[in-house]
Amino acid sequence: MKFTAENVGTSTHEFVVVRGDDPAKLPTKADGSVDEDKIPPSDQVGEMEDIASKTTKSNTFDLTPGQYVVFCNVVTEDTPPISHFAKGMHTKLTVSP
Ligand SMILES: [Cu+2]
Repeated sequence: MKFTAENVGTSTHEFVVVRGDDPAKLPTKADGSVDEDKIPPSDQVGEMEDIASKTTKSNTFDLTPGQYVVFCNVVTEDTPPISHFAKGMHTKLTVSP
C-alpha cells in the first residue's frame, strides 16, 4: 500500500504505521510520545521520518488486512516538550480483505 504524506504545516512531522486498533492503547513515554521500543517488531509496519515543512514523502508498506494506527511521533523541543502524538496527531486505519 502506497502512502504519500504531504506536510502543509510549518514544522517537521513523521508518518509511522503500526498494527493496532486504538491509539490510546499504544505504550507512551513520560513526554507523551509513543514508546516505539515497546511495540513488538512484528507490529511495526513502516515509517517515514523527517518530513519537513512544505515537503512530501512517499513509501510503500506491506499491510495485511487488519487494523492499524498511523501517527506522528515527533516531540518538539519546548518547555515542556510538545508530543505531536499526545496533541492528537494520530488516526486509525482499517485494511479490508
Ligand atoms: Cu507531527
